[in-house]
Amino acid sequence: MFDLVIRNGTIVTAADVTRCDVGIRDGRIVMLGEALPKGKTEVDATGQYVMPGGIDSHVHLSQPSGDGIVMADDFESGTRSALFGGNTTVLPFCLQQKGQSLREALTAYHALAEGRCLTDVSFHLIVTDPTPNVLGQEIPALVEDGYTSLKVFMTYEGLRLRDDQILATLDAARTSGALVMVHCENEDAIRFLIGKHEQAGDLAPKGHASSRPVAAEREATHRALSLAEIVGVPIVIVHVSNREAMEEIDRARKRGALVVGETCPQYLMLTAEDLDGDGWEGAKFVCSPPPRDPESQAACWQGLEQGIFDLFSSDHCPFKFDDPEGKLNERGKKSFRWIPNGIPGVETRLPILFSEGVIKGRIDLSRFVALTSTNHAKLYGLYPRKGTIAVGSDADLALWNPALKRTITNEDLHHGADYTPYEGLEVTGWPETVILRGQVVIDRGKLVAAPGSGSYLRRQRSNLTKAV
Ligand code: DUC
Ligand code: ZN
Ligand code: ZN
Repeated sequence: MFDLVIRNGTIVTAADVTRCDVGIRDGRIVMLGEALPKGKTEVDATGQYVMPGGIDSHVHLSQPSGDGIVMADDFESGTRSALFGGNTTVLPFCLQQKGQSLREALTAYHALAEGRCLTDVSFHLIVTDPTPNVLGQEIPALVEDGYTSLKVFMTYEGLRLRDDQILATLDAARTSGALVMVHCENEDAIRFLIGKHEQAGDLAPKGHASSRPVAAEREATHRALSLAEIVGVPIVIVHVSNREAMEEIDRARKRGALVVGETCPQYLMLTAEDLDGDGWEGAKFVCSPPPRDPESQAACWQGLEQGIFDLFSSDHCPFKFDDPEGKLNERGKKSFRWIPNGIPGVETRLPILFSEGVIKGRIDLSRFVALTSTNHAKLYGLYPRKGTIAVGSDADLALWNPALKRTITNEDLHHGADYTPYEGLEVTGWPETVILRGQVVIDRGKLVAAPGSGSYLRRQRSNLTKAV
C-alpha cells in the first residue's frame, strides 16, 4: 500500500506538533496515522522531528553579476547545498538583461537549470527593462504560465527602476495577479556616499556598510510601500536588516496595506563590524543591505517572534573570496565599490534558525516551520502541494536530529564558495535525512540522489494577490 513509511517521528507543521506515522505513495503523502501497515521501505524517525522540507524563496544561482564576476554556485552545486541544509525547494531569480524579453531570459535560465537540480525549483523574474511589451504582454502571459512573482530593484545602476517604472510594474502585477518583491535601498543616496568615501580614499570593505546606511534602506522601504499603496497592490519587502525599515512595514500594515516582510540569517548573526576585518577579509561579509549592529539584530529577532516577518530566507548569493572572478577581483581588491554583493547561506539558513531560534527558546517549532517553509509555499503559490505535511501534499520532508551538535565550517558545506560567513559557529540540530517527493535524497548525511532529480515547479498565484 505504501512505497515508504516514516515511523515513530514527531511531526511538526506550522499548526501542530503530533506523533504519528507518515504513509507515502507515488511521491505524495497518502496517510497520517498510528501504526500504519508496512511499507516497501521504512524509515525509523525515533527521536527526530519530521518537518516539511525547507523552502528557500530567495536564492541566486548562476546569475550574471557584472564584468568578469562569476557566481560561485550553478544549479547543481547550489541545489545540492540547499538539500544538505534541509531544503527541498528553492526559488532562484531569473534576471532580465536590458533589451532582453522576459521569455528570452527564461529560456536561457531554464537551459542552465535543466537536468542539474537536486531540489525542486521555480523562478522569480527580475524586471530591469519594463517596456510596454514586457508590462502589457509578457507579464500577463507569464503569470498564466506559472511565473507568478517578480522582483524589482531600487538600487544598482543597471538594475534599478525609476519610480514611474516601479509604478507601471506594480500596476501590471495588479492586473495579472503577480506578486512583486522589492529591494529597498536609495541608489542616489548610496552613490553620493560612495563618492564621499572615494574622495576620502576610504576604500576598504567596511565602506560598503557606511555607504549604505539604515536611512537609505528606510527611505526606499517607505517609498516602495507608498508606491504599492498608490497602485493598490500587495508587496514583499525582501531582506530587511533593521528596526526602522520594520517600522515602515508595521505602519503600512496599520494603514491596511498587504505587506510581507522577509529577513535573513545575516541580519541576525552578522554586524557591520564583520566588514572591518584584517586586510580585505571584510569582503567576505559584503552583502546588501549590509549587516548592521546588535540593536538591529535584536530588532530582527523581535520581528521573527512577533510577526513583522513572515519569511526567513537565505538570500544565498555566493561568490568565492580568494578568486579573480569573486570578491577579490582586480578592482574589488582596491575598492569596496567593486566587491560583488552577496554571501552564501542556503545550507546554513535552517540550522542557524533552529539552533539560535528554537533551541534558544525564541520561537517555537511551528513558527520555525512557518518561517522557513509553509509561509513561502503559501505566498509564492505552492501551497498545499508544498510546505506542509498533509494528505495529498508532496512527500518533501526533512528529518531533524534536534540534539546533533555541529560547528559550521566551510569544509563540511557543499556550496561553490570557498568560505562561509558563519565559520566556527556552533549549532544544535541538523536535518540528517531529506526526502524529495517520496525519495530519500539525503540518507543520514549521505547524498543518494543525482543531479536532475529536482523538477521545475509551475506556480499558482500568491494567496496574497488572490486576496485583492
Ligand atoms: N540583493 C539580493 O537580493 N541579493 C544579493 C544582492 C542584492 O543586492
Ligand atoms: Zn536584493
Ligand atoms: Zn537576493
